[in-house]
This record gives sequence, C-alpha cells and structure tokens, in this order.
Amino acid sequence: MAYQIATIPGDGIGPEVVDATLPLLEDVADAEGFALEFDRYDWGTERYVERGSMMPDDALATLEGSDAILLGAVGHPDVPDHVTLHGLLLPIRKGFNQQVCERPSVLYEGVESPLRGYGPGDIDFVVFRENTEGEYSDAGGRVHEGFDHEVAIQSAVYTREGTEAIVRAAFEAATEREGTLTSVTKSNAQAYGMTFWDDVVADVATDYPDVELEELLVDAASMDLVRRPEEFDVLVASNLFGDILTDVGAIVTGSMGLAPSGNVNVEGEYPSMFEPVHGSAPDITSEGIANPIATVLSAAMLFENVGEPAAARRLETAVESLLADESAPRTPDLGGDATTAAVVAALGERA
Ligand code: GGG
Repeated sequence: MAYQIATIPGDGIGPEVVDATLPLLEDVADAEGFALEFDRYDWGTERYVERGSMMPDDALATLEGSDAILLGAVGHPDVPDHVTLHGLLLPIRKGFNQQVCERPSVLYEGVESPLRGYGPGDIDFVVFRENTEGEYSDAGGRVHEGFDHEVAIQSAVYTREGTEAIVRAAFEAATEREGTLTSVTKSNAQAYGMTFWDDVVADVATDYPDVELEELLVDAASMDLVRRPEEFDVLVASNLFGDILTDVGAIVTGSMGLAPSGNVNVEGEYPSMFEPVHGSAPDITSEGIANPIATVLSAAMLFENVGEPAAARRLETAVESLLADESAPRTPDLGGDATTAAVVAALGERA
C-alpha cells in the first residue's frame, strides 16, 4: 500500500521542519509495511513575491488526488499576514471542507510547564476548532479607504451545518475519552451568532446524554486554561476563539514547538491537512534550531487519519521517549541547544 502525501513546506521554518521530518516518516511507514509517495509543492510567500499569488489557480485540483496534506507554515515579515493566510491556508481548509480542526495539548514527561506545580499527564485536553467559517469567513469589506469616514465591516458567519459538524465531532471525542465537553463562546456580547452556537450545542447534546457539558465565555476560558488546565478535557470553539485558545494550550504544555493539529474533512471526500500550530517563526528561520516535534506529532495525526494507527503510535512513542530522556537532544524552545536534524535523528533511533 502506498499513500500519496502532498507536502507544502511553506515559509520560514516550515521547510526546515517538514523536510527534516519526511525521512523519519518514510522509515516508520517502511517498518509498518506501507509506503509514502511525497509530492512537494513550493507554494508560499516567495511565489507570491515572484508571481503575485501564494499558490496556483488550480492548486485545489492538484491536491485533490492526495491521501493527505502535510503543511509547514505560512507567513513572511515582508508580506501582510492576511495575504499569506487568505492566499493559501484558508482556501485549502475551506476548499476541502476541512470543517474540524483538532488540536491536542498534552504536558509530556520531561517538559516543564510555565505553570507551577504541573507534572506529566496533568494537562491533557483537546480543542475542536470550527475551521471553515465563523470569524474567518471573509465576509465584509472596506470602503472610503484612506478617508476619515473610512468604514470596515468584518462579519462572522455561522451555519447550522458547519456548527453542528464541529460540535458533533467534539461530543464524539468527549464520548471516546469518557470526559467532559466545554463549549466556549461569547454569547453574552455576541447575541446572534454565539446564541445560535449555544442552541446548536443544546440540540446536539440531546444525542449525547452521558457527556457532561460545561459552557464558558471565552474570556473566562482563557483564564481558566491557565488557572485550572487539569480540569479540561475536550473544548469546542469557533474559528477565532479556537485559534487563540490553542496557542494558550501550546504554551501551558511547554512550547509552541510541540503543538500539532489536523484540519479534517469528516466525510473523507477530500484530503485532510495536518500542520504544526506554530507559524513561520522568522526570528529563528535558517538557524536550523526549529523544533520538529509539532510536525512529527501532526504527521502522527496524518497516519491515524489515513488508517495507519500503528505508525501513528510509533511516532508518538518516539516523541514521549525522547522528551522523557534528559540526556536526549532538545531544541532551544525546550531549553536545549540541539538542532532540528539532531532531534529528528534521535526520534529515528526511538521510532
Ligand atoms: N502552521 C501553520 C501556520 O503557518 N500557522 C500560522 C497561523 O497564523 N495560522 C492561523 C490559523 O491557524 O488559522
């Protein structure tokens, strides 16, 4: 069996972490008796500067035949971030109906949380982020640009179908984990979209009577993820709130360099896309010190998604073993001085 994996290394440290990780994935696939065929697409900001677009017009048609996509990062200091996001990341998520963004936050043995008193296993939650609409719907406009009477409108769009898809995925995860579900909104202030979200949650909840449901406002949730992270299990939130909460989740579990994510097309009609939560990190680009673990764990989610759970476990176990070993190499974000390549090599010995 061979899987066709599209890789979009992207910008900044994206190519460094993706390119370093691919040989490890090939080895793990080989050990589990399947093969990977990579199709590399050098899309991103360099292309935008040279040719005026982050990716070609037929990008989605090109990617459509893949079994999954592995993405590095997008973003460059010379180009506004909304150009890079709306030119590549968001069109892929929307075009392939990747409605469910799954972002786990786990405090591993050997990793220090900035929160005092937390040890391995104390923090273990997953955020289900609505991924194709909400505040990132691109509905709005700017008129009278440059005048004092300039106006900007940015609308959030919530559909019943999209909201139900993410809420149902979160309830399913809470059921599987035998845990609680926290729905995060701002429905006291956003009395249309977010009260609609609450209504959909209440409707879907009737199908999951065994799941304990908590509802929190996003300001309280942000505070509580820092104050009592051990009490969270599965969270579900809109596109913007999920984006913010998962950065909090990454940092309370030690580093942005450890946080993976999956953008999932639930029906399996289109490829799903896996990417580290971190961005392109221009401050450390080309230094060879970016942490590859978020990409490796994203690849584990990719393996799970294509139906290779044993390969996924192999990568996860290698990461757990490396982080638990004080003498193993670790990159500067985790207090070490190792290179990206050294960490991948050490993972390879454990995988
Ligand atoms: N790893 C992908 C990446 O470049 N993320 C940067 C970013 O700003 N992402 C926004 C988002 O996930 O919606």
